[in-house]
Amino acid sequence: MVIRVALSGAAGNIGYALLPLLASGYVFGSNAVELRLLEIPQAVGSLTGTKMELMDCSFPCLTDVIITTDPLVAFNNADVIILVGGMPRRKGMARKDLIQANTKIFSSMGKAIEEVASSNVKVLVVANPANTNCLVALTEASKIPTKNFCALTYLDHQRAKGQIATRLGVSANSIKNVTIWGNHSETQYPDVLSGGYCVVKDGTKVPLSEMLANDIDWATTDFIYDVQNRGKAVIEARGLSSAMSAAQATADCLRKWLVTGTKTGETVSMAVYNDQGYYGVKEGIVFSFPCECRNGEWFVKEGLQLSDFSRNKLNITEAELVEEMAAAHELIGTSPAPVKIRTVSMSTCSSGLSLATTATESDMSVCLTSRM
Ligand code: NAX
Repeated sequence: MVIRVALSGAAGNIGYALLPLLASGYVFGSNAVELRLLEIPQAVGSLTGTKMELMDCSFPCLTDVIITTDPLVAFNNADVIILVGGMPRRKGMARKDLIQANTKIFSSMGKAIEEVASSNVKVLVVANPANTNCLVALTEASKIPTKNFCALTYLDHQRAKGQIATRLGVSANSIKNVTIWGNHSETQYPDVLSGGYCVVKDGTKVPLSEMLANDIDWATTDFIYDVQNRGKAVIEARGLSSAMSAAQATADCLRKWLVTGTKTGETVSMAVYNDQGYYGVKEGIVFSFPCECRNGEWFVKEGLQLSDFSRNKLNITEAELVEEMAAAHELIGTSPAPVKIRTVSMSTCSSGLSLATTATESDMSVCLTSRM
């Protein structure tokens, strides 16, 4: 069994840091992996060098590396598609221009997915504006279940954990169930108080609302601002945007979603198509929620109690996404009404993968089936 993984924008900064994580087994364990690297023609030269490096790493599970500028070649029967390539925001570019340029790209990506990808394909969108790019792609790929798409807010999730861990003087791994709500943008709401907890030395789970009881001002002001603006801070310090952390978050998101699942009671942040009006958020947008992952599927964890403060923050990021949705629908000529919930009833994908197993950290099975 070979897992066919397509990566757009493979010659970029994130692509370079992500490829070893895909090829080494970090994400897909001991399963054989074939990589299809999609780029624009100008980047093929440098990508050829990256391919040489991949070969020079002698990754035992890497069966083939294909470079192409044609999405129909990259996505043909693909099991996993990671969309990192897009039009970057240039100096002076308004967000609406960014949306316009990327809607065009993601509309053609969605159409190509529809035409040639496995019907069980899982698609992770990284390129910005990630939520709305994801919405455009899933709208155009109308045969693929909407459950098979998500956009990356896992990096924001990790950033929030890192900030809290530093503040409390604990390891980032002991911080659990923080949530990024909404858009992967500065309106996102990083929330540690609604369900977050810290696993202390004896294994007890202490709510972060308790641990930060004397630091609530920070948790509701500077902390939120710092996570929202962490990308900018990295650019200012490094002169380049986040690449290592973005690649790691992409790999970890795929691993949780498709391979290991989340542990019992654990949630991670994923931006997913809101077909159910979860937490009262408008249907038809791709919104980041606390999610559990099982058998290669995400499930929004419901029932967290939101304060008025949190509700207000959700409204702000929701309003931005509704605006983006309207702009994108206008550009691709579709209705802003919610995309109909789409499911398929099958357990075998075109590559012959039939893996609706419950994966654990140790068995590393890959779950590439979709909702029954
Ligand atoms: P780079 O500019 O280094 O790489 C992007 C690559 O995409 C380039 O090699 C370019 O040739 C390629 N590309 C452009 N249009 C393409 C198309 N139509 N088909 C295929 N390839 C195409 O950017 P990088 O730093 O790698 O960032 C990639 C994207 O990730 C950007 O949109 C960026 O804003 C976004 N990010 C998203 C994050 C998230 O958490 N969701 C965080 C990191 C990052 O900012």
